[in-house]
Amino acid sequence: EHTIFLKDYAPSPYRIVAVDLDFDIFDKVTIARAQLSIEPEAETPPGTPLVLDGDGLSLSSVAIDGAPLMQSAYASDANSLTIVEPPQRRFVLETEVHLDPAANTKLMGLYRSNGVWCTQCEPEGFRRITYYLDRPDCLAVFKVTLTADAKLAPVLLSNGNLVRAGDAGDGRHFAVWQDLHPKPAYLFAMVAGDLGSITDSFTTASGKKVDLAIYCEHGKESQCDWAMDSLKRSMAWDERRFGREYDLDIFNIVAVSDFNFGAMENKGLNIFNDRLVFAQPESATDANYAGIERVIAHEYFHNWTGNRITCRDWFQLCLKEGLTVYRDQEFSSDERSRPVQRIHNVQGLRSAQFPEDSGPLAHAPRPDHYKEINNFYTTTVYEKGAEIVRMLATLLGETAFRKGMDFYFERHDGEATTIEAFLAVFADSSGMDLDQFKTWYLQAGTPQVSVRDAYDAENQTYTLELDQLTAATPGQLEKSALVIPIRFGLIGPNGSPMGWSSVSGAEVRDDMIVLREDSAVLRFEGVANRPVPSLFREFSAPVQVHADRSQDDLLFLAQHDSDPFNRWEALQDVSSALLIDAVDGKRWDDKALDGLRQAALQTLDSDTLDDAFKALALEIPDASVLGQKIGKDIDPARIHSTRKDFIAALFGPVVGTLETAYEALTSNKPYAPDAAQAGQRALRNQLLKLIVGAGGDDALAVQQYSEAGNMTDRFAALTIVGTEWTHDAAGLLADFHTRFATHDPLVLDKWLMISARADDDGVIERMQAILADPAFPKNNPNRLRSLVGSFVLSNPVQFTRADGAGFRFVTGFVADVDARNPQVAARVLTGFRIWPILEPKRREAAKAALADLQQSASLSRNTADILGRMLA
Ligand code: B3K
Ligand code: ZN
Repeated sequence: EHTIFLKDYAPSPYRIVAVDLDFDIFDKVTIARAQLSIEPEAETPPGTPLVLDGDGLSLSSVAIDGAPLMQSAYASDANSLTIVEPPQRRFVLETEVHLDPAANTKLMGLYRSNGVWCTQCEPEGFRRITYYLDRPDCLAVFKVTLTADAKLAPVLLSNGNLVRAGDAGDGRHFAVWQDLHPKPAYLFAMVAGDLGSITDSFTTASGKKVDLAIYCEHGKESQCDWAMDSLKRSMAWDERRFGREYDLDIFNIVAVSDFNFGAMENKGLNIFNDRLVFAQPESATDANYAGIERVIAHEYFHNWTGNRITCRDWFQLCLKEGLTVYRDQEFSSDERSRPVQRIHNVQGLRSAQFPEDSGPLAHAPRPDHYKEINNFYTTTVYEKGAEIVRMLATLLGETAFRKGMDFYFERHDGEATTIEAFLAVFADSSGMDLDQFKTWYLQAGTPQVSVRDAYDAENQTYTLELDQLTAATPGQLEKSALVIPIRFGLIGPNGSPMGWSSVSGAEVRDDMIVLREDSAVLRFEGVANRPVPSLFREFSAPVQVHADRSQDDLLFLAQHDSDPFNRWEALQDVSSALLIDAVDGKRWDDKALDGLRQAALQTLDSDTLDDAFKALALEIPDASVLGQKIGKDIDPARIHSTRKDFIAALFGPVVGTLETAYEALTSNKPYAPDAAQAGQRALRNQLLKLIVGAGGDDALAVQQYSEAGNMTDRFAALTIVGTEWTHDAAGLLADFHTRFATHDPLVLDKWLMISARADDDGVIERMQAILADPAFPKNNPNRLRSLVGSFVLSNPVQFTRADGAGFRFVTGFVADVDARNPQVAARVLTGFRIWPILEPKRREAAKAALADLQQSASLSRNTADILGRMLA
């Protein structure tokens, strides 16, 4: 298999200056004609062949400057077009290819979704449309002409501004779009179809009016309002927070129903998976609303971090993704509650990125080789990438970070650049040496930080001993020390912050320790009493902390820490410690449980904490997060049942109190998706989950399901009943299917998700029946992921069944889907990444299923790459 290495990067000997594309769209075929204005780079030796990328193309004609090429002047196959001896001056290469978008089930390049012609080009889809230098450092201006039947495709869209449109005869019409911002081909997009729309406008800080539109399937227009509202808030926020204005006269969004990813930031024409556009209270949950807001913002923010400044090569993916995730996280924090956002993000990091980073698929945020770039759109590149930017902001401070960002936009606007260039702007603008910091981008694995402390009352000295260690990861056995910013405080016996007269042993700036060595011993002098340390406030670095702290200290932090993140964290740590001991056979004692229960009730009772925070504070750590912490020989069934017993023991004695609190939160205000209302629902639904978990009776959940006035409450109740698989579950799921899911595919997804998550041995058979139904849309990524993706990620007990049935179900599914959509198949397969930490019986069963899959005749490069690394 072919591996691509970062060290082999070389600029192209030819450059494409301008692109003129012409799409003649017919029901059965689309004819794509490209006129590429090309010139050799100054250093290119005469006679250097020009090699263009293709993928599954068949060439109908090729000409240079209007003259058809002789057979001997070029070579072509499905995957490349070589011009043997191109002119040594600017010339126009003209090609024509015939495409069959309806047959494109990979959903890369030009395809049809629900009758609509649309494109997805990142990372390497453009080469499935026309022969091209399909690499992100090849920037060109685009002019695009679309011609199609006026009834089949009244809407014709591409990047940039509409320059001309009109009748093309024969019932056909055309539109010409021009994008004068040079861009790489991965940002190209076109859409043609019969679509409805909503429109609005936004006036930028400098007074330019931008026309906004969201296009969708007819009849869904009213479900686009929240997305539009989110877009306008994103545009205003980027001006306020980063001084970034939008640069075109038009910003279009199109919602399509078949899409491999969440959404795509094509210049001026974002294309979205419709699940991240449509929202109405009856069918979307608060989490869906928040997700739409975040992704609309994310794609919009890419206009500066990704489009105006793009990546030199795909190894630099994190340059645009990590940075843009950081920006969308900041947006959500400013629009909602900062601590609550932070906790959500850290939960996501721990449940997805940490397992990736400690398993067979671990890779650096900036990898140095790959076989299939599509497999590197990972939580490490995205979420760990965002954590790295966050640490940079923490180390520099708000003002210097903003100054560096301004400098980044100034210095690199219009370029395709690198992580090195990104770090250099901060080093140059602040004077800070970032050489060691760069290691975060190059090194895989979650650093483990151990903490020990001691207090010497006589000398009023407090010592804090810190060690960092990153375990070996595949292909990277040696690790070096990272720069770890530790935001912290010392808390005195009465709960207020404590000072010190001097400190030595490591760099300490205000409320931050900067750990640079493998280990450090900090000595704080002049500390009047034994302090309780609060470390990694706001989760200031993406590390696993090992600190052997007493339950008393943790409960003290839960009550007194001025940092809400660490208050939350302290409660999680208390539960985790008790749970992990119990899984190990050392059952909790009553005193410990009493203390935790009291702290939980105190949190619930507080008048200062908001509801969304309380909901999170009452959360019992997830089975997969616990498994990750245990780290080896895990038995997910045992973790799951221990966790259930724990919830019953912890909350059983106070079910009445929880019920009273639950009732008190009942509201009959009309639904609004704002943070305050969503927080109230989150707390009420958390209580419902604990009540059912503690008492075992699902009556209250069934009642909430029936009476719910919005999907958030209905789905929460269904989730509780459906995942616990209480005796009402099958009936409730059937009811949900008939009443809500049959006419709305996005609600069907909710039904599929819960169908996959049942804590019941019949779940695999039921999923097989769902997939075997001829009416099941087996090429739609959302449907497939809702069922099988949820099973793999959210039903660890059944997925990792000791008899191997869960593993074989998933590998069978992967083999089947791989032939049609390799990206979906490969993504689902990554769920196996936990297999090495399972107990031996499950581990063997997983390995056998993977090995069987590897025997399958023809796997895609995507799936073969994941499988190869999984079994290495
Ligand atoms: N940049 C796109 C990625 C889509 C490519 C998937 N293979 C989505 C985003 O991160 O904004
Ligand atoms: Zn992105």
